Amino acid sequence: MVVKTTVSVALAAIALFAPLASSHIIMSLPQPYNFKTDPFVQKDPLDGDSFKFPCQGRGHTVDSDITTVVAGGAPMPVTFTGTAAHGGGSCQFSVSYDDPQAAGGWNASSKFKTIYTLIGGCPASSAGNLKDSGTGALDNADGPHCGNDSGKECIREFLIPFPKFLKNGPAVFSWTWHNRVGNHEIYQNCAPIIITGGTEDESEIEALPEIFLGNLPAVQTDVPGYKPCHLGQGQTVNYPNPGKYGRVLEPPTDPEAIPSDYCSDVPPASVIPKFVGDDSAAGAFPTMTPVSNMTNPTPIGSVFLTLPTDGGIPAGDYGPHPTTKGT
Ligand SMILES: *[C@@H]1O[C@H](CO)[C@@H](O)[C@H](O)[C@H]1NC(C)=O
Ligand SMILES: *[C@@H]1O[C@H](CO)[C@@H](O)[C@H](O)[C@H]1NC(C)=O
Ligand SMILES: CC(=O)N[C@H]1CO[C@H](CO)[C@@H](O)[C@@H]1O
Repeated sequence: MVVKTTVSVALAAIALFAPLASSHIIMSLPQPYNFKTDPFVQKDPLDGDSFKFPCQGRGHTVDSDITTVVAGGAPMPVTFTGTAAHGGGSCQFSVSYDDPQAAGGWNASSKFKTIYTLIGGCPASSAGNLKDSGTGALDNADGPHCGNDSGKECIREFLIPFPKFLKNGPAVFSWTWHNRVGNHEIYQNCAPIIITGGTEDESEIEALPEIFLGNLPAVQTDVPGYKPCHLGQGQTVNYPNPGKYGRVLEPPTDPEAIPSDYCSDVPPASVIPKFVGDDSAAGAFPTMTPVSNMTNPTPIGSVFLTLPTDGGIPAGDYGPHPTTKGT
């Protein structure tokens, strides 16, 4: 068994169920910080203010957070829930060793080292949003699930290989996503993990590229080295530093129109990255073990999502932005 989870004692919480008309995609496994606990993981993109980089400001605040144990050199299943797939896009999976609790909160200097990059098809290959076909773990509207990493118009799941050289111990696993359609946004969910079977050495991790932060609003000024910039409409971003490991699930695309604050370090779509061991073209990929076979996080406490009555939808946005209660 590659992945198992440790669950500390759950606490009862008051359930305030409210159906969500549409809900943004959120990583559900490994289970993010504050998935079901105050101050609640946020489904909206990073806004640089209330929901800052990194991790929407969410970190270890409650012992009932589920920590996922992952083995260096082994793949970890990553799953999502929600309906607002925004036509998919590109995403990066990364690891940080910077203590989320350092200095009493998230450290804006945290380094998120890219272990895997997906160009296109993340977390869906879809024209726009997905149809509401069920209820997710947060009592959210949930789209159909592909059950693999290649279905269309459904939420995909991925097996992300963890490099053998990762340092053992507690770490933070992050999923950052740049949606293809709609507002030009960056999403990030972070989950506590414990890495085993790796090394005691940080040198190879240090050599990995940091994640791409384009679309992070300029209002957040405390991220060292980040020069605010945006991607364009309809763009499947071709990440500037995708790292060695990843796959091209859909060809990158250039923006329909170049925004004035375009992220100029993004390579043109014609330059297709080459990843070590990417056999996407051959259609080959390790057989997925159904996620239901992994030791799934046991639901803890209760669910407490509500929608603001006004929907909290910025003008010109693509789909409603549900907001979690208690944020
Ligand atoms: C914040 O992260 C940076 C980058 O890794 C690190 O150098 C620094 O020590 C961290 N700060 C704290 C208070 O842990
Ligand atoms: C992946 O899932 C989709 C939708 O569930 C299905 O149609 C397709 O056949 C699956 N592909 C593989 C390779 O299993
Ligand atoms: C090891 C294990 O539990 N395998 C099960 C995985 O799930 C399939 C169907 O979902 C079962 O048939 C297996 O027994």
